[in-house]
Amino acid sequence: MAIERTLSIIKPDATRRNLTGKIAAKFEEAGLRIVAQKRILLTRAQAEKFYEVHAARPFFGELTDFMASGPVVVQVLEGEGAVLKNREVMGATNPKDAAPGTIRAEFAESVGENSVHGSDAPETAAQEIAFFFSGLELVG
Ligand code: IDP
Repeated sequence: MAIERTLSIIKPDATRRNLTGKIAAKFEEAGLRIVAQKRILLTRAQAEKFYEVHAARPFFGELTDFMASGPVVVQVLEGEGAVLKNREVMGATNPKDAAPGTIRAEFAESVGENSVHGSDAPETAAQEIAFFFSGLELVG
């Protein structure tokens, strides 16, 4: 499988509970390398732009309010099949459905406040990485 990069976000519910290190360790234990990372506070407008594909969904307001409610840690993860591997380590969107040992099973508070975001496909990953990082910031 090819070496890929994917965009990860440690969401405000997790930074608030000081879980950044525990979540990063899950990625590293799975063989993913953090090749870029920064802690930022999104504006509501930036959160709306990032999640614009969900603009018609009923939870869009709740989601974008939440994403702007506190710091997030955005990361680029690199490794073999990184997009899928990251989704496996994250677990299902709803923590009630997430497999034991996954980040969402261990840490998520609800379907909305679910601790992490991860790109869903290589094409989305490229767009999402470019949303947050310049090429110079990616250090493999
Ligand atoms: P994903 O993050 O597992 O890819 P998506 O369906 O793409 O899941 O949803 C994006 C984000 O929107 C979720 O991670 C979660 O924070 C939020 N979300 C999804 N469904 C709901 C819901 O039913 N209520 C509130 N927030 C939701």
